[in-house]
Amino acid sequence: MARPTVTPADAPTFAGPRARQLALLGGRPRFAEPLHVGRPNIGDRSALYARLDTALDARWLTNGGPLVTELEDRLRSLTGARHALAVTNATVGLEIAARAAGLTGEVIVPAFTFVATAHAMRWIGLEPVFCDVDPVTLTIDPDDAERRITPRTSGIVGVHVWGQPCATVALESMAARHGLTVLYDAAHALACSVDGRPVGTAGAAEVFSFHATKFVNAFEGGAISTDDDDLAARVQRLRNFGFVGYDQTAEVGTNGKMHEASAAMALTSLDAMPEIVATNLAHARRYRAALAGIPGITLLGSPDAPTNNGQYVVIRVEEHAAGIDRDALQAVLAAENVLARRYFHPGCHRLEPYRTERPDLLLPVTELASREVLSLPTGTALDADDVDAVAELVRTAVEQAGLVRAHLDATGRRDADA
Ligand code: T4K
Repeated sequence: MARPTVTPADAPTFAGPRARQLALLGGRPRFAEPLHVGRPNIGDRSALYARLDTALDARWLTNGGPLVTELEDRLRSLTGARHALAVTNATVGLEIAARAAGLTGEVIVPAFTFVATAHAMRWIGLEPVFCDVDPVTLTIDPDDAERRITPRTSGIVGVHVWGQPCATVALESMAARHGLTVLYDAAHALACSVDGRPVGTAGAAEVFSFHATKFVNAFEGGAISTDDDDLAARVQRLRNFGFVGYDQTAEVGTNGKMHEASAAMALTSLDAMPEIVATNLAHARRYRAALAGIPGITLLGSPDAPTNNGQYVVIRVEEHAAGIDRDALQAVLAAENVLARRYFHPGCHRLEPYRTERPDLLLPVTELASREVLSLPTGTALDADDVDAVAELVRTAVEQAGLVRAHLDATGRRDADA
């Protein structure tokens, strides 16, 4: 469904067939309503309501309910893992997985990730040690990770950034040489695959997110997948207070259980997954075509790859060629009501408390990427016209780079996300 749009200003100030006056420069915003990154995909509401009714009728709302069990079955088939255990969200999932894997001391984590990856480690008393990422894939650089190993290192957490799987073979063979455990933050990577193998069985465990903004959502939710029976049994315990029976605990646990309402949403979302992925990939291809030839703008990843869920459309803005930097482009888009996001600016090592603890830490690839990348809106909340309109705004911003720069310099307005 096309959203209400505001027509371009009647008399464009700038020459050329496409010229329109950008809202930042005094024109009217292209979109009347904000266009978000991470607008939830809703799926079939009647199926959701029917599932909620079954949970209410059964009066079984959480703790191993039938909808969670069904979700876990479906996740096992999707990932090929022997075990999939649903949890409240991926952050808690990472905490539980790290505990279940017995990590201690220092854990190496790429700095180019959502801060939850690092915070989850710190929250359970581990020390995240940040490493850099590969300049092309923006996933963990195994060589840089290896350089940061100390006698206190017990593990490594790779992150499949935007659904791009890490170099799992290189990472795990390096880790094996040092006797380290590898976990994966697969928050973005449900239904992604590498060499025909779905994400979900690498390392000791992988952790998925079903946050509202993920293409498959459970309102809030997550899951831990693993092939390791002992680790799965421990996860099972840890997510339920450490219980091993009705009134016995084996160890300290937490409450990480997913409830039935979340499972109802996740199952409904999974039903819609093929359609969501098809929409995402179609949008990504459309963005690629519409952004082609704009100097300094590159679409990351390949929309032709059926190995990615396509939930993130990310561009790189190279100022020397585009004439404007990423933050200026974000400000242009924000004025048009397109709320593009700077995931993952400024890099975890530049966020508190890590920045104060290691002010000297330089991670050049992370720092450059976090200055240059921008996530654009996509998903079922957008239609093809919206995609074309957003891409057209990017093109216009670059064409009018000089005016944009002058305006931002004059107004001191550089940071739309601050
Ligand atoms: N590891 C990685 C690599 C991750 O990316 C994440 C989360 C995690 C671990 C942890 O997973 P969880 O513990 O969340 O399961 C968002 C999400 O909250 C977060 O889940 C996600 N990654 C991260 C990349 O993005 P924020 O702070 O930008 O989210 P928020 O709530 O501001 O939402 C983003 C935009 O989405 C909003 O501007 C508007 C729109 N939105 C949001 C919600 C919640 C909607 O339209 N409807 C909604 O219901 O972090």
